[in-house]
Amino acid sequence: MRVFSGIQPTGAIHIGNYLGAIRQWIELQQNYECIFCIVDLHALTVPYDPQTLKDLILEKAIVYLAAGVDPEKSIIFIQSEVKEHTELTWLLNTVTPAGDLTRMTQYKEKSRKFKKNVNAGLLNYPILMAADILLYQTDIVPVGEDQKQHVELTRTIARKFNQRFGKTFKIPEAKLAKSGAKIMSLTDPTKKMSKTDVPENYIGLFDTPEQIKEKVMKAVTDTGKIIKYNPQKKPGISNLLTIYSLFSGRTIKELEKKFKGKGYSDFKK
Ligand code: ATP
Ligand code: LTN
Repeated sequence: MRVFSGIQPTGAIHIGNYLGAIRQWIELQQNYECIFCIVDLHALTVPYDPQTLKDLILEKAIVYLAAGVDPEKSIIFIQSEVKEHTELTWLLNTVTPAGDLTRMTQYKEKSRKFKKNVNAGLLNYPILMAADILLYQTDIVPVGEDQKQHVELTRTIARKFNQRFGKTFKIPEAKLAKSGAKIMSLTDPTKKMSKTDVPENYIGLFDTPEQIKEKVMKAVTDTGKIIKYNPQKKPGISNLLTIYSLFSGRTIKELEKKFKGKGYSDFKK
């Protein structure tokens, strides 16, 4: 079975990327044929500085290795160095319904966020992602929850292509982490933690311990003061509980018990 996944070299990589995607990769590489890509062409769809992009690509490669992607077991590469990704993108463009693209949540959010740069690449972004995946006859795509919709579209595109031209592509499946598939922003726990947002919203993998402490202490919490997991009613504390649980290896139930009778600031400390 083959695994394919990628991360954009945009901005600072954060614990959402680690808990939602990279942590799954490390496990999967033990038993599957894994291909992990630095998707630099995707990064060109939002404003960027051509000079620093190279450094950001190198930084992502460092993160892959430091987090435990083993180059003896997994393939690591830069998307733009394999021209077939863009070639297949064009062919897939011709079988993708345009209406499906305008319905994508990420497109809607990013075109709102980057009002001055709503380029066609932002719209066609999921087709390049479909090409990444389908090019390698991928079985499994480990991603965070926000990318599930794009993998669904990839399946639709593959089916359409296969119907029209005969069985060509494997139909891939998204794989989400049981816990951590959607780590929320520290400044607005109703939105996902994101690279293209203010630094206070994320805990960067390159943040210093002091920066991390400061961001956690300032993290938005909810009304009331009980340490209880309830993502609907208490999204702030629930997010912090999820993060703490995943990094400590303790269950949320254990943590709730440990902090019974204590307040948010005790918990944050
Ligand atoms: P942006 O928010 O600017 O689009 P990003 O932080 O989502 O950037 P990507 O490179 O798009 O970064 O994502 C890389 C991987 O990390 C993807 O599999 C994505 O689903 C996952 N991921 C991103 N944010 C989170 C999050 N908050 N929680 C869990 N997984 C996440
Ligand atoms: N769109 C993804 C990054 C990405 C990807 C892929 C993930 C590009 N190509 C192929 C999995 C498989 C994102 O995280 N924003």
